[in-house]
Amino acid sequence: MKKILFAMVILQMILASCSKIEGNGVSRIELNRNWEFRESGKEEWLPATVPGCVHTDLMNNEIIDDPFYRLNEKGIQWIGEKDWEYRTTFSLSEKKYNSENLELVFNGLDTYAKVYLNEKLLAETDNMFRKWRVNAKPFAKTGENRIRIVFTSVFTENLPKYKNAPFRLMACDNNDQADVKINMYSRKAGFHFGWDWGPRLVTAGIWQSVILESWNDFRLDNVHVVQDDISKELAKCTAVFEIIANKNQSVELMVKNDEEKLCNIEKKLSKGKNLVQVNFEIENPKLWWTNGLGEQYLYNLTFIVATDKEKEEKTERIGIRKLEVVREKDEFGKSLYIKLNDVPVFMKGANYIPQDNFQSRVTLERYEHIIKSAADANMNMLRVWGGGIYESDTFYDLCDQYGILIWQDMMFACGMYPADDKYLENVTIEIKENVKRLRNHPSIALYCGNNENEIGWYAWGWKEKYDEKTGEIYEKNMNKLFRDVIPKAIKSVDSTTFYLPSSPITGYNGISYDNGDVHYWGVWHGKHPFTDFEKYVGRFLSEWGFQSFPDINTVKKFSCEEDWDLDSKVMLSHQRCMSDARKDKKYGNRLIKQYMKRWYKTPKDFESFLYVSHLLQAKAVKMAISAHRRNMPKCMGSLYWQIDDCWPAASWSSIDYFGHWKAAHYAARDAYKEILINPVIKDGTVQVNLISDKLETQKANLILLLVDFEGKKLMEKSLNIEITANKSMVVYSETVKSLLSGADPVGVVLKLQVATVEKVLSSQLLYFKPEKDLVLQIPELKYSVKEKDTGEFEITLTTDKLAKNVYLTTEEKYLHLNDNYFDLLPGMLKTLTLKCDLTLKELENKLVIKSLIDSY
Ligand code: BMA
Repeated sequence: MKKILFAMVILQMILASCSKIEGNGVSRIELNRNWEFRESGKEEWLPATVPGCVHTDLMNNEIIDDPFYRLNEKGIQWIGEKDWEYRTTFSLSEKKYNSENLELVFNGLDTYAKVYLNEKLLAETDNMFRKWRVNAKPFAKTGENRIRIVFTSVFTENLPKYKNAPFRLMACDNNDQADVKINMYSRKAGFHFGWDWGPRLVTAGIWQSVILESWNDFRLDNVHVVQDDISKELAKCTAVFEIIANKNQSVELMVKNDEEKLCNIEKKLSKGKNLVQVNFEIENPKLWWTNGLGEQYLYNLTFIVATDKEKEEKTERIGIRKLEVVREKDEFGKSLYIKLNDVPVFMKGANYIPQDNFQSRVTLERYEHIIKSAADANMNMLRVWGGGIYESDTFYDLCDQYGILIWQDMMFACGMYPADDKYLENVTIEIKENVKRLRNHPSIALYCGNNENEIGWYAWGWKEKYDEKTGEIYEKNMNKLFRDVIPKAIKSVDSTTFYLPSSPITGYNGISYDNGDVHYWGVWHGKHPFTDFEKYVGRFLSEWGFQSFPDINTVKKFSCEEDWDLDSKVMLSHQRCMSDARKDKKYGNRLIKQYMKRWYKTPKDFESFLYVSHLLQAKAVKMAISAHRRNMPKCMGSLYWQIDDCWPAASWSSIDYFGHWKAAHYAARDAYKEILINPVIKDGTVQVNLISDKLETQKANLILLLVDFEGKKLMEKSLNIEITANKSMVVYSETVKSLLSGADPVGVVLKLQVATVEKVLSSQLLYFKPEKDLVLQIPELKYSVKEKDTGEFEITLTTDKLAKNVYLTTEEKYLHLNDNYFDLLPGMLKTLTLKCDLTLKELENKLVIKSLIDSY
């Protein structure tokens, strides 16, 4: 009896769950399995992975080797020139087939594709950034159905456009890395064609999921949550439901905050697309703040459309916040800053590029690692740069969660783009679709038309290459695209978020740095000294940066020992910053070496060079961020180029392809701290600056301690100070001469500390000479390692003499420590924590500890 009852319960459960899927709202089935692929014209079909791309499928089938290894990239350029086919089958029940609507949704096809259902042409696509929803009804059947997708080579499609264009479009040489530049003729990620930090790997394939949707009466396409008026007491919002109805009908609409009903109305839908506005309010809302300023509170709001028969619902995580981009004339020029919940907030962050040439390899863990690393480095903004992709939902979800605002470029970078009607129409749809996908995220701070297209045209000599008439035509086209079509498309779906036509918006056409965002490349591309970061401070530094190499453990993954020379073919191919139309391949490395000479002794070998390159980059990062923050409120943002890498190589990244923090990331963390003590030497005087992002004023102590490299205290001072909220100020000055009072500048360091009775808020070391001139002695570093209950390791270190830039690693494994590359003074005890998969014994045996003196 018990058994029968149990069986009946199970049966009921099965029936209930079936009816839920079949009868209720939209049924969505992922068709990501059983795909096969082949080169067009070839016989054999091979297993394929969706989402994915041809390159990853060829790798999985062992037809090509890892494209990132040594010079493999060069030998696989043929892939982009071929056509490729993908196919799968799926089966349709009678019931599903008989649904009123049967649609296939391709969330991303890269790029030129013909889609066949049962060998009938269902769709033709030409934009990897768009989603393609097609009516499958006419060609579908009950039983087995076949989808076949033919991808035509981008070269076959774009070359005729290139040849027949009324005039030649230009792009940066370092970027689209070929003589015939075709990237801008297609709506495909620019960096696929190579960039000055990435390889040229022209992909094709099904890069996002494929879904079969069937539905009867209506479908809830999306909900836009507009925050009309936000105060501490009340959030007044409108939810705009976009519902596709199959017929005229009445529905019930509901907004719920978890289980609490916020509103409930009846509405008549007409056949076709319906935009229905529903007002709702949240009393005493918990506001969403950026990292460092408060909680990232997210409401789980559910939006429901229902009739007696069908129900559709969507849950969105909404952060209630008031965000303004303030662009107004002021005493300095014209501002560009973020005001969050009525507070002007200095933006601390970096530029973000796609994390892999092959997007399907970017897992949730990798996303979380980068976004969490941004938050851990005290950042509150990332810029999704225009030569990559509109990022995945996961990316923006994590940014909402970690309090990282997004500067969102549209996908155009460093080039000239067409503006014919077909292209503009394609772009309009692309922009609307993507903005609709992004607009509910509290992390979306602003949209920007492109990266460097305007400055390229006006200031990099592109314009001069054309006759006056052609120039006028192009300028009209450019303005139409970025100052008319794109902002209109954005506004039609998101009328509240700020739009900037191009980044940078200053530095050309007579617009001074004091009028908006700046890309400051004087240091690096312009060969200016690091001290020039001080001179070229604008209102918002949306790009600046300095290169380094990845650490030796990363280099080992893409090379073998014979390649470990900066001028080897392999190392040069993993350095894409070149000059003279890509002929001068040693350009990037030469720049690093030239800058290194100004600060450091020449490293003794390859591995030491990599290490010193980290220190050099960290120095640049620290000097720049400090200069920018010190100049607040004139300057209200600093985003360095670039937080991540798409392959293992030399680049401006602070975290390498494998997720390893370089010294620059630790330096950024330090310089972006909410309270920063920042000493600088100006005209023979030490000026101590204090910058606070905190929203409360606080009393503290400033302690100055001068010690020699053996730890002997030469001077100590303590003063009472007040740290004013959200401000940069000078808290102390004294001439170098009086501070040193006769001590030799090559053998002493000034330790500065801001502290309350409870804790140290910020501390910094100031040296009086560049590292190459310091008189360092071999330190005796003593350490012990122990395993904690948590499974983490704790390493404690002491030294008898100054140990400069202590670096802990192992021969084959990078160690993700809570600190690294730090200076250790005698008398200090440094405690480090580490999570890794080594045993205590292995760690003890393998641990390598170096400092600057070991590099020469
Ligand atoms: C910027 C970017 C990128 C480039 C970087 C480094 O201006 O917009 O195009 O990779 O500089 O050169």
